[in-house]
Amino acid sequence: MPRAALRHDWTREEVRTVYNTRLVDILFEAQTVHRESFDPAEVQLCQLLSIKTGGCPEDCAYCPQSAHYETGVERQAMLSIDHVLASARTARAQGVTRFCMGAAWRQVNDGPEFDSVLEMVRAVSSLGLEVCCTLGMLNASQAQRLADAGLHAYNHNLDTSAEFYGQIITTRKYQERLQTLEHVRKAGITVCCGGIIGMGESDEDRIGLLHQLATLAPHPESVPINMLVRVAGTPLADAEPVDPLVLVRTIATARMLMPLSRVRLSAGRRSLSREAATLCFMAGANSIFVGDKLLTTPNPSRDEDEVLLQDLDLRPMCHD
Ligand code: SAM
Ligand code: DTB
Ligand code: SF4
Repeated sequence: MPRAALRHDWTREEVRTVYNTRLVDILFEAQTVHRESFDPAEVQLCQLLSIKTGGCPEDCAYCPQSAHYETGVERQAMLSIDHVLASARTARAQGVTRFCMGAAWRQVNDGPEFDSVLEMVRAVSSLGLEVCCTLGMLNASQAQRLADAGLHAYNHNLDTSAEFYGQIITTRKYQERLQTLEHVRKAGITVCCGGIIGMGESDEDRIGLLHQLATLAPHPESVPINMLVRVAGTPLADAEPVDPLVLVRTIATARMLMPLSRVRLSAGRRSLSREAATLCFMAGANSIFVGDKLLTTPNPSRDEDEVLLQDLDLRPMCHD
């Protein structure tokens, strides 16, 4: 029986209290909770692939793929199914168990492009990988078709608190994000939902995001925590870097609030020291994205990650 209570009724005050716990204490508590449900030596390796890149109509202030900013990201039409399948095969051979396909869309539109995404989902899941997609907003019928194609997870981040959201994105509402998450949940797809730190938000905004995530019922099975990758040309290109210990605290809080969820140390690892990454694992992160590229931005090389995992004596999660 897990000792950590699986609760969905956390109050904002309780989340604030957890978040503000003395760092050494929260690390100890989060690691204790973590060990009740997970093997602390195991890390899931995920890989991203951008299947349609750039030219996005949304104005997300952090995003190199928004058409609103000049970032030098080259637009790329939808990749072929063969290309996607080849990447997924290579990823699998290198120890990856989850493969996530991203498209720079505001929302999914029905038609040939969505049909080929469905085909990609069928093809990649037939390799025995957990397949995840992140395609922007979805309606109920699109969620159902993705589920029928074998989609395991849908990534749709809330990014930050409801209060701060309007300062980061003006082309959609927080409420619309929650709506898509509901369609995903109702279709029986697992939910991947997290956020970004380092966008100029306050502790209270990080608490607000964590509170929102922890009061979803059920919790998102997957919670990616990204450190902003500052990209020239975006409004956040010169954002003040945050102390990596804030990332550690955010991860530890996520682990305490959502004891059974997989917490992913996602974008931004290139700006973390090995020691900071280690603290993230101690705080309860048990997944990373591997490969030289995230969607469009650089990530630590596979060689570097292999050395890190080896030095920490952590092992990649295996296929079931
Ligand atoms: N267009 C879809 C959407 O917004 O849901 C899917 C792709 S979008 C690139 C996926 C997620 O990547 C975003 O929700 C955001 O959290 C994260 N992201 C994008 N740019 C980032 C950056 N520069 N640094 C950190 N995370 C970023
Ligand atoms: C998530 O939370 N982070 C990943 C995944 N979900 C889709 C994406 C990170 C993207 C970083 C910016 C880029 O490479 O374009
Ligand atoms: Fe478009 Fe997604 Fe980037 Fe926002 S985060 S600009 S929706 S690709």
